[in-house]
Amino acid sequence: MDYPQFPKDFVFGTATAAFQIEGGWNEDGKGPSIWDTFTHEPGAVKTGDNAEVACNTYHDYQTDIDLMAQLGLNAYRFSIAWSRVLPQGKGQINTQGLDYYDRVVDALLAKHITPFVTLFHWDMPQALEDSIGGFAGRDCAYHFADYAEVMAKRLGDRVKNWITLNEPWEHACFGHLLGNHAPDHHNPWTYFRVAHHQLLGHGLALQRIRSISPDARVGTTLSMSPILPATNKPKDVQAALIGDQFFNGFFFDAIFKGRYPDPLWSRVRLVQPKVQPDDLRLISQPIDFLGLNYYSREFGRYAWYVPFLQFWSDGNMEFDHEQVIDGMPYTASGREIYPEGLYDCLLRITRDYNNPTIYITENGAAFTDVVENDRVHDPLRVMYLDGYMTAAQRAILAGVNLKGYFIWTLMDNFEWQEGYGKRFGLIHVDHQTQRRIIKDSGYWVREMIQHQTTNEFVR
Ligand code: BGP
Repeated sequence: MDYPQFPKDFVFGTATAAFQIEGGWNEDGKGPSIWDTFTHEPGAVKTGDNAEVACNTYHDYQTDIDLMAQLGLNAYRFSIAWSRVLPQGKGQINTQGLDYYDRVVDALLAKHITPFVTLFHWDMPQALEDSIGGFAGRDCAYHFADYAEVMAKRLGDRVKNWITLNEPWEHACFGHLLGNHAPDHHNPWTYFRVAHHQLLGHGLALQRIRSISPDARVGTTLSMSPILPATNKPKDVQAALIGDQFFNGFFFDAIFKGRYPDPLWSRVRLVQPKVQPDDLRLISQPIDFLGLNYYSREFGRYAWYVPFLQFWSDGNMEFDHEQVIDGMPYTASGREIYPEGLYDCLLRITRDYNNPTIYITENGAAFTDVVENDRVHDPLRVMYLDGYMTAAQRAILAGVNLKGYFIWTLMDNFEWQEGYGKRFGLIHVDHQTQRRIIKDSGYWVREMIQHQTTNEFVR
């Protein structure tokens, strides 16, 4: 079998997020996060599940790290639960929380697995939500930098790769505009504030980490989806352009160009956050790498009335990502399997944003997995990973500065508002017993890593 090939020193990892795996939600001094609150609201999670236990990683991280080693992975992206370390989001430090991450980092290094630490993967401390509306409040960016400092001081001697944010668009949009994520707000006036203040928090945290740990490499993780017009009607083409700026350009232009893109920015005058003179300079300080999360492409379509978007799009647009295209394969979460989209994004970032160092920090898929005789045969996930990794290989050959690939995700986990209903892992988890079974896709990844013939990789 041919496996996708990557250059020497390529980073092969999996990615996880604290809330989705840790459990231990109220143990050893941890404060509640907005996701604890949200998942305890009846009806918020489709399956009625909560993440009080999740994958029990807070108690048994060693099992997961041993499994990573067994799969031959050389890196691991995980996130810190802000309120485990700072129960109120600021002020008093919970040393038991810090000790936990300390142990995780040491256990990874003992297995020669390089940690990539994400500081904010959506689980805002509830105390900061209550006092200032989370990132809707500008002060949150400063509290975030203080938190980054705490983490850099404690882990910076061993952690050299930091990711400030995970997908700021998703947190702002799902959490504050659509309300299908915590903190469950539907507020077009705070959407852009949350987006801007996350980016400001990124800039401030980056400075702070570098001041403490000069050899740290600091980046941030953005999602990108190609946004295509649903038809070639001029109004749909325009809708897709604005949609692209909303999903992608807003964050990429801010980080790499120090500005918010027009025409989107001027159209949202009514709901613009206050941008202070130095903000965009802070946001656009050079990063050491970009983390790219890639899942799928979307389609933009003109609509005469979309309630939550009317403030900023002249009321003239919607996004149609439910659109099913005949003949295309889909994942169990309804995402089209289209590796070319990843290739296109990688080339676009390289072209439009000055050829940054990129890590794919998430890519993966949910499928309906079945355990049969202690095995999980998941040929669709193998096909998925092979397709996307081959697209990544092609992108490198076309000049993209791609240095690593983190598969979403290590093991089946708590998939936000989907509960335990969507399985994305390379490892199957029985959420009653916590028993783990490596899926065929996990074995495929191990083989793929073992079959790297890097000396033959020609750029
Ligand atoms: C990303 C999140 C992950 C995970 C993943 C699942 O946006 O960072 O935490 O939830 O999405 O993908 P999907 O959006 O297809 O459910």
